[in-house]
Amino acid sequence: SSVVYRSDYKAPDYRIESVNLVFDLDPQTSTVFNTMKVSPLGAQPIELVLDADGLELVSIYENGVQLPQKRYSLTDKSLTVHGIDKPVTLTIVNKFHPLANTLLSGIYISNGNFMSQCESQGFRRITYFPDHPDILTHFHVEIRADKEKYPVLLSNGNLVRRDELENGRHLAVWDDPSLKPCYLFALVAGNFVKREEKIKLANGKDCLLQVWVEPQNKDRTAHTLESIKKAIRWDEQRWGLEYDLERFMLVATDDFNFGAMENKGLNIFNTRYVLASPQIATDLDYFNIESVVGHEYFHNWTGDRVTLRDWFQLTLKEGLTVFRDQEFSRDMLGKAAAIKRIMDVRFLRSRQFPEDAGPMAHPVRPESYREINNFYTTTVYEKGAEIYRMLQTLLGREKFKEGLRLYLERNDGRAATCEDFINAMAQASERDLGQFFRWYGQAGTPRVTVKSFWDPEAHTYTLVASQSTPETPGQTDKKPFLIPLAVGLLDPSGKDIPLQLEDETEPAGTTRVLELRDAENEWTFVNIDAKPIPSLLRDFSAPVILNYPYCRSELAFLARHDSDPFNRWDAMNRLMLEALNDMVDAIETGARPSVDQDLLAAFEQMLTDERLAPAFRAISLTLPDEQLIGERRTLIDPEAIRSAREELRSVIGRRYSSVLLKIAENYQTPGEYSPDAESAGKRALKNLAFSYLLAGGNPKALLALRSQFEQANNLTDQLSALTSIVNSASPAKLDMLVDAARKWNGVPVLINKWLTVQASAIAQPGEVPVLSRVRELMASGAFNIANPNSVYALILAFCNNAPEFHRPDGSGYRFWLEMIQKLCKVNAFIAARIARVMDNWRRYTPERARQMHDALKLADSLPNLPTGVREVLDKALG
Ligand code: DPP
Ligand code: ZN
Repeated sequence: SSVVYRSDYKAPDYRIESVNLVFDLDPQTSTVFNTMKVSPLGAQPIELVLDADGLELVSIYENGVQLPQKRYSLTDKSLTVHGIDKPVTLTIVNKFHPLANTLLSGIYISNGNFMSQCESQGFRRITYFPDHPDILTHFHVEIRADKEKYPVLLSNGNLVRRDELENGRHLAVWDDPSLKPCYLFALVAGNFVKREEKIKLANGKDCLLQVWVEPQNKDRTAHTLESIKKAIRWDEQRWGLEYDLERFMLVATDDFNFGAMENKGLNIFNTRYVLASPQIATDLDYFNIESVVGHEYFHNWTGDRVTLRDWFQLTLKEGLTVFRDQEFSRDMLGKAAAIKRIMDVRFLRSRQFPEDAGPMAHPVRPESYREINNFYTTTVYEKGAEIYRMLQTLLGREKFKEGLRLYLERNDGRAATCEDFINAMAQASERDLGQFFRWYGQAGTPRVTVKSFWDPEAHTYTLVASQSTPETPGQTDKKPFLIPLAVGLLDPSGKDIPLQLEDETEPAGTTRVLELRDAENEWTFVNIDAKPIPSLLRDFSAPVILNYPYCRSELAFLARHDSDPFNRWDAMNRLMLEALNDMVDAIETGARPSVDQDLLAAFEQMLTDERLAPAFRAISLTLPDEQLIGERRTLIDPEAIRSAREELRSVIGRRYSSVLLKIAENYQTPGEYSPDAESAGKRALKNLAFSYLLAGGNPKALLALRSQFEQANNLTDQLSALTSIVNSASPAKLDMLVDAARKWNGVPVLINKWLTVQASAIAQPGEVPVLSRVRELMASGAFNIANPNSVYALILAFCNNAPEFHRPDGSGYRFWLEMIQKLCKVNAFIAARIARVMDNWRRYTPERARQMHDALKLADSLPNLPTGVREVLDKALG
């Protein structure tokens, strides 16, 4: 199958002035009457290529007259109308099949309701249309359906009319006054109830907010509505951006490929990012819902009003909107703001860095793809977000805001490119951003190595930073990036030193953003009376791997004193990583692992520092995940990594049992449940203490957690108790799992958590392999292979349970192959996602790598592989 290149882009030679869609909905076979006004832009007659996927053409008319056969050609993938030489009205009638649509792209059925998903290329599964983001038009939509089964009929824009029809059917007409590409089209028809509120926007206009869910979920929508209001206010206050339609609607569905979708005025959400109540959502769920609601709402400007010229520009909306939602969540956290940056960087390092170092490595703006759905990646999203953050750091908040406003103003109602964005930023800041633009085009994580020199006689301190970026597929010769390197210097008492560079007349602040532009640059600070300890890359000012030869006592010093909370966390994290790395070394050579004393001292210090916010202590005292530990290894042995990590957890649990028990007691959150940041922080610290105690085999903690599981008034505490006990040696786990299944039955978001706890379990010596349990669960009513959340909750969670997935007997790899085979028949997008778990097979111990390679080969030889799956496998095999 063919490769699409960014360089192949051609501007359209026609306009679609408007499209009028009439839907006659039926789950088996629905009919669309699609009327488009088409105007050629030049003097030459045009060939109008309309995309199609799985459609049945019924008839086609031009200006009301049936189009003769010779005027069009039809293939599986397109309908081409020849020789249009003046403005015409085309009417196309076609059919499609919602019930048979298990790809969940186009219009499909979820729990008996009609639902749509068009990004990236789903609209062509609904009707014949130029399915490209640069074709913007006015949509007018009429939906007809059975009134009893589908009382609610929604589409984008404003509701124009509702009416009754014969045979128990009814209709609704929606008109979207904005210009949009078809990937932002949405249609929903079904049995839903709403929570709504009318608010006033900053410009004084009224706006109706609605959250639509299936009837059983009505009481789980208050947090969603609050989140929408917060997002609207924040966008008004922080960026001066207002909403433009009379209503903003959000609909929830259980069956959804993405987390959510920003369709104009009618966002569609996966239920996991909508539904919240103390019984069905954890603190983290509440937090994530607010963030995803924000993300999709913020797309209204960065994505919808200003959309994309082509799919290669995806980061122009996704990276930018992730940056905006990260800033939103940080602002909403108040005093606990620091943990948002830490969470984001932790995710970037354990998910995006490996992608950037593996066979799927691609620039934030890719040059080619076979299946665009494979490029909704952590690189495009999260590394993309870092690009916008770096710009804000380099230009300052004011100039960045000016640049963003200029970009939006200039491109409103247009399909833009990354160049359009950078040009607006360059103009607003009067800076040349040519070198900075390389961040969009060069893949791979840059290494920044810093050396320092203190001159006691001259009282100067010099930092020398160099950069290099490893090769990635198709890119061997990397040019230097412009890297903002935020630094501070700590004096021997741990205080920030006012920073003055040698060519300056006075100090300016205690954090300076140095600009690393060349292969190597240096900076000299003056008036440095004692040897400082550098705090480098503060707030993680660039997505790079920083090398500086810190000794462990310096890391412990930074963990204790750094005024930059991110670096304080990072110092602790590095200490943990180094200690764990030593332990893995020992285990791999058959020696007894010993625990680093500097680490334990720093750990205890932070554990008992009551001045620190509980949320910050909890995140700082959590050990790095197995993935991150593996990243540092030459070859990955998942068993050794888990043993080391569990050994450290158990040592901590035993050594600090009395402090941990005290914390577990002092940080209870009695009274009514509230997901606010402070209470959530307390719960996080308490539950972390419990998990260490349990790892250390503490019997008191076990009893306390059992009663917490039974009596807690919130899911955070219940789930945390269950997870800790399932991962312990306690035989109580079996009863508790049965109990949980009984309590959580019938609520998909809860059943999925129940599946994940088991798929991610840490198997104890003598227990059956986790895979046996996963297979049982797959055969049970709790699992549904057609539902993406279910697949992620059970199958993906198991594949990420590294020591179990990578068991030396190869059982995990055989399971993976079976799943690929099954999923290819149901949902090729989800199959491609599962395929990616084998990406980094070369990084594993030789026997594992060989078996992974064999499994990849077998998968690659399967007949009728979907393009997206083939793309992933071919790249992995290289
Ligand atoms: N729904 C996905 C997102 O918002 C794709 N646009 O990121
Ligand atoms: Zn998005």
